[in-house]
Amino acid sequence: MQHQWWQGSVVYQIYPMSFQDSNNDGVGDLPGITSRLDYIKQLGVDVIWLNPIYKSPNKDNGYDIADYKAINPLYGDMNDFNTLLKQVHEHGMKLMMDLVVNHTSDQHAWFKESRQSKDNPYADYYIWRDPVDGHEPNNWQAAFGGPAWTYVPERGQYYLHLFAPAQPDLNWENPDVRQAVFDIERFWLDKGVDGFRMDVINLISKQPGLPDVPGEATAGTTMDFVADGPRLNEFLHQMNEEVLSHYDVMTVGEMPGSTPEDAIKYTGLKSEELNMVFQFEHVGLSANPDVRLGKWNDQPVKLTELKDSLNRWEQELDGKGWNSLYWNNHDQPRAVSRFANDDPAVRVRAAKMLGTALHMLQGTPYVYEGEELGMTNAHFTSLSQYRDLESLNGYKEMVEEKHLVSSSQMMKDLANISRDNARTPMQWSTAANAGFSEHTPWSEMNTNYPEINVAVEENDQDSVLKYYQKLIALRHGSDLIKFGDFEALDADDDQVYAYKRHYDGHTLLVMCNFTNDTVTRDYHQGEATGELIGNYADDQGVTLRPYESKVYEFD
Ligand code: TEU
Repeated sequence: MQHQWWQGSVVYQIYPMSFQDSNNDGVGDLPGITSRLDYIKQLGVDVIWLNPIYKSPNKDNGYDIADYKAINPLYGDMNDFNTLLKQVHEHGMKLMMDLVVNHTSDQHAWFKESRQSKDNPYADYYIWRDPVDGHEPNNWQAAFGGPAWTYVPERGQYYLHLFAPAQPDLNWENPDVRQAVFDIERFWLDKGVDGFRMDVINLISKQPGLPDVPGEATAGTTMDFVADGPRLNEFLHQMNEEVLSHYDVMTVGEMPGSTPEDAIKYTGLKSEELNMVFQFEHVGLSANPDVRLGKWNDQPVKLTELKDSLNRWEQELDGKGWNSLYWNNHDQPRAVSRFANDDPAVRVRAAKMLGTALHMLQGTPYVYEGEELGMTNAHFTSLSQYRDLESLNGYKEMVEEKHLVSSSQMMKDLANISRDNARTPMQWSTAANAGFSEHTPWSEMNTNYPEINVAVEENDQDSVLKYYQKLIALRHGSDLIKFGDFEALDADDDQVYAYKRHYDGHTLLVMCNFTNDTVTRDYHQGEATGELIGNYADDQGVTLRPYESKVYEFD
């Protein structure tokens, strides 16, 4: 099969609010991003994915869009966007936008109209239902707490919102809604953007009749129940046929709960829908065993479970679909804190090891801003340090309303898994606020920025940053790394993640020690042509020191 450009690409994710502030109001912005393009280019990535930058009341930091064709004034204006896009292209990179069309903001003109009456032009743009016995139409629960339905007296009806009440779900059954979405896509594609990351796109087709989730519904069980509805394939196919296929673009569908089988259905190399999905399996392994607590938990993931998940996706999609590879994003804690160890004594080694484990897999790797520096969780200790509505609502619901955990336990859970960990500003230098802004930033900084920042790492040949540059260059220069088949090794090994890749008679061997202990593993590396990349200065053969990773090639 002919390979596509996005299969050989590495993507860098930017959370605009936290990347670079240019006008010193404490919030990152588009000119700030433009001013950092040389840095991003230097990293070696091909594509930039921007989290939402559209006009929004920012109840969910831009995932509540009030106008899809306008820029959030906090980030700049359309001229700033045009400049950014032009300069991204001049740097030889591509720009992927975030498309949030499962829901809009309740401040979107469509919803403001829709809520007025049952007979206006936008009346059926959202999912409205009559009360049942004076209550919500079903037992579905919203992702950010409470029921998934909110009552509007003007209509005498409830509207559905799988996320916050400020994020009403669009009614994709209505053909006008689909055309309105396609129109938005064309608007941005005609400007020259190179693709979309589609937010929770597997939630757009709801189960007909909107039946109750069996048993006691939680946000998690509701999501699983609503995902991958009967018309999802049809909607995505229509989008592809009418819009996407007319442009040379890259698309990745964010799909909570999706299995490799689903992924092949929606992104399969012949399906003509999307190019790849963001699956949630490996980041969901840390969920609380008590489903009522959902993601809130302070326990680490077992390496064998993590390997099992990553390996299965590699094997099942091989030749049939294409993986997206990520350790973290704006919704997940920092990779080095979550999957390895952010103790300053081992952090650099551990962050490089994680990068190696991911970047040697088959798929398109995504680097989340600051990951390339080995940025860590924020280690916040007070609720007043949290900004995210999911964190704040979670605390209220789990501690104060449902009494499911103590306050001190919830503080541990938040420190471990909250989205705020990902959203502390980018660490550029040792200057005040890490050079992010001269104004107090909207989110507290991570206090470790004097040690972990771009300026320091650019001058240190052994930094995580320099290592990520090497990893990305290595992938770009190797068809074996980009396209090779995947072979799992020793699935039961709970200390080392090892695997092989095969391509055109060549073999790649990847070994990553996920522990702080020295261990020995013999994969006949002595017969290899040499170590391609490693995170220690010397190679000690079968010995793997704490968090050591090494990659070999065999002819
Ligand atoms: O997230 C989708 C999603 O499934 C969320 O429940 C996510 O898993 C959650 O943050 C985990 O704690 C997307 C966006 O990435 C997220 O930022 C938005 O808040 C959400 O959709 C609603 O648009």
